[in-house]
Amino acid sequence: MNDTIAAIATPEGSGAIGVVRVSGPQTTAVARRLLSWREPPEPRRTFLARVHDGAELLDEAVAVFFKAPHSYTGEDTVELSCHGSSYILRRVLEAAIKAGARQAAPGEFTQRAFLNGRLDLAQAEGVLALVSSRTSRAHRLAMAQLSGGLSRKVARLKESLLDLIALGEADLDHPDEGIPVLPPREARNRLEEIEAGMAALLDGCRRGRLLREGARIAIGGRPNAGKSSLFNALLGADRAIVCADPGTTRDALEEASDIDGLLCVLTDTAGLRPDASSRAERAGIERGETALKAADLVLFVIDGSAPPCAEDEMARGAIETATRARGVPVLRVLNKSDVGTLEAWKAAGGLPVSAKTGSGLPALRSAVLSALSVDSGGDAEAEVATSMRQMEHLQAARSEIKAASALAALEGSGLDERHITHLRSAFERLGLVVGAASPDEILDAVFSRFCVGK
Ligand SMILES: Nc1nc2c(ncn2[C@@H]2O[C@H](COP(=O)(O)OP(=O)(O)O)[C@@H](O)[C@H]2O)c(=O)[nH]1
Ligand SMILES: [Mg+2]
Repeated sequence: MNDTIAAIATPEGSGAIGVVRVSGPQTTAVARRLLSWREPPEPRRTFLARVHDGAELLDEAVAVFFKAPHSYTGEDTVELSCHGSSYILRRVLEAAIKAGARQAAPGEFTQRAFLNGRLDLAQAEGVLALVSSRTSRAHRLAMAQLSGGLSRKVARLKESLLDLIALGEADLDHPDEGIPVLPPREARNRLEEIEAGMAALLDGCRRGRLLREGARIAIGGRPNAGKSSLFNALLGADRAIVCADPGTTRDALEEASDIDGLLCVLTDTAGLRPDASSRAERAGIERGETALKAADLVLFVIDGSAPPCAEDEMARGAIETATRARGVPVLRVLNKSDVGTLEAWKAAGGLPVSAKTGSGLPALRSAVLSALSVDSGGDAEAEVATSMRQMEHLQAARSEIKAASALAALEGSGLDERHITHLRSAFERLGLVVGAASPDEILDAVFSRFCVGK
């Protein structure tokens, strides 16, 4: 970080204003050549600056000087608001580079902010979420993360863990002092509490991801149950071919739709049949299975007007196999209610709908939202683990805690080395979420997802 970086911080194309940023220890030297400064101006005051490339006047810009450490990056920084032509901006950037700066890599300004302790890693990822947020819900979540919401929750869990580790170790170090500092029952209670805190955090993250990225909803069921019809009805468009012949849908069709404010990606799958006649149909069935495995929610479509058959059972089995381990919710949809719904199906449970007339669809939509627990009110506690990276560490931390807790419950014991090893790993994982001791590759992976100039 002893070099000075520069980039155009506003998007490609022309606008009223375009911003060029320069940050690093040689910022004032660069600005001296670029803006003909004699002395650095008063920090954080705007002033009119003539931008030169050698003798050539490039633009008249509004400049602000931020003196280290009081800037976004924590370094000396100059921001130039130029006239927003991409030609001018490119020339100003080139001139800054001639004056001693180098072109910044994607996310490098935010990376410097992180390395200088201005943000933790979770907050840095909040910045990324913020610049890419497209809906009001996504925006609210990103703001929460930027202001350290996730970091604070993780910090609280880390504190409880550390407490528990310290008490457990005290007992291990001094086993002969009679009454343990941490009686076994107390240890187990604390473990349970931490586990519950972890579970709540992860569930919040799951909801946060759904709100940001949308939910993947797969529609499964036997041929002719009305999957494609339901797909079309939910989209409000005739997207998939509907036909009385079984095996019409050969491919897994995917389409985005808005279900009461939640972005959903619906997948219509080919009906599962053992005697799929062609290779194309079998390939389609495979794609359907992949979609089921990736889904956040599955709509299991049943022809409620026809008696249960072996193909329904086969579809149920396939859906269960794809969802059970991940705990993905499955909603049973009893389609063709306009023709009638048989008692046998009603008794087994499910939502009667008619893809043909649209009856029951509003109830289905709200059932979808509540099955994903993102119905209104879910926002408040939603968390933004924006990245897979954060989710992985949180999940790993949770399994370590679960392992310790299961061990303690099984043996009715207090904490020994084995528990503490699990707790220590959990503690390290939580540290990685907010970026303490993150190895360089992780940092590079995080920051390279930013755009240049951020
Ligand atoms: N009466 C009635 N027929 C339906 C309904 N939904 C679908 N169908 C009919 O059932 C047949 C199969 O529909 P389709 O959507 O292609 O089923 P898929 O094979 O599961 O995708 C078609 O003839 C549809 O017109 C419904 O709600 N009511
Ligand atoms: Mg179909």
